[in-house]
Amino acid sequence: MTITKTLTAALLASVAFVGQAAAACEITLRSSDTHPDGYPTVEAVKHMGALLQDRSDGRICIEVFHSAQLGEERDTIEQTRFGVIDLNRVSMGPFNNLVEQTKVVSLPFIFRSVDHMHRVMDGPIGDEILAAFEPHDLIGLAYFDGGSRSFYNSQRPIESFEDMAGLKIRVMQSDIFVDMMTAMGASATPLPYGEVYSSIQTGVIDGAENNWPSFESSGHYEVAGYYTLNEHLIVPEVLVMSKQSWDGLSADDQALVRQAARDSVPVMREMWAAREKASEDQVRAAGVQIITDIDKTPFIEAMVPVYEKHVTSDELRDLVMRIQATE
Ligand code: BDP
Repeated sequence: MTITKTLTAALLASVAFVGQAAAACEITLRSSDTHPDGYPTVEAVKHMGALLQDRSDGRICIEVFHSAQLGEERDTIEQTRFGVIDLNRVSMGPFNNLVEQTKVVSLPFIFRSVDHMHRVMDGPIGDEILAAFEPHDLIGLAYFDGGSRSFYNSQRPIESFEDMAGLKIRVMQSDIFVDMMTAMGASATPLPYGEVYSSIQTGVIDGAENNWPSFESSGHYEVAGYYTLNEHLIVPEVLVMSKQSWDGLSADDQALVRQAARDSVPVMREMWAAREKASEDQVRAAGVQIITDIDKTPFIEAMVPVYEKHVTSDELRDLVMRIQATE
């Protein structure tokens, strides 16, 4: 009896608490992510939401819709521009055809390492690129990590540049990546992320390319048993806000949102490092063949025409030079 009473009281209290918390949020920002719950980018935006709620005395909250619940990245970018989605965590790749400056940080081998990428994106170049989103109805808030991307496929181990010939590889929907694959001798298939698993399984494509956490969390490693660590891309990820939603906030609230986004970055980086390791362990344990010994030089050399085709203005040339000159 006592126990039942206590339980009932606790239940009522928690219902009341949930009700209160929900009622207290005057503004709830809806945030999109293609990755599943628990993935570092999803958790980072949740962390940002907790900071924001705390700092706004409960007025501003974030609801994260993970697992592409709001759609595939290209569609959610459009919805964010139109104010249907408030926040969106996306790779820079799908922005390439919209925000020209994002092309520069999506070029193959533009960054020498993830540390180099951090030094560039944490400095003035990163700020310039964030600002470049605004004319496209988006506010760039912060960068997250996407590690480095490598090739995986279901057919055979890629041990040299020549092994790329004839493979059908999925890329993110950006012309740079299509040209990159063609220059590497493979055939590029741009597809939404959510279609990759079944496309490999049914043989529509032979493989794709991604970092350890995505290779693992998407389950692609179950259908693509060869992973070659050639690390051709280090593409930063970005958290953007709809300019419409942004314009609806007071200047003070805008500052709170920007700061909470920035403060989520170190937390994200820590979670990323842990997840990279855990994902690698899981993929290795599943028996995927990992090829580490590969000469990157021919891959790098083959990218000259890709740079020539896509780095077309003085602004982009200057960005490339400044990135390369960053220690
Ligand atoms: C992942 C990115 C995600 C992209 C995905 C892709 O985090 O934003 O959608 O790659 O390949 O690494 O489409």
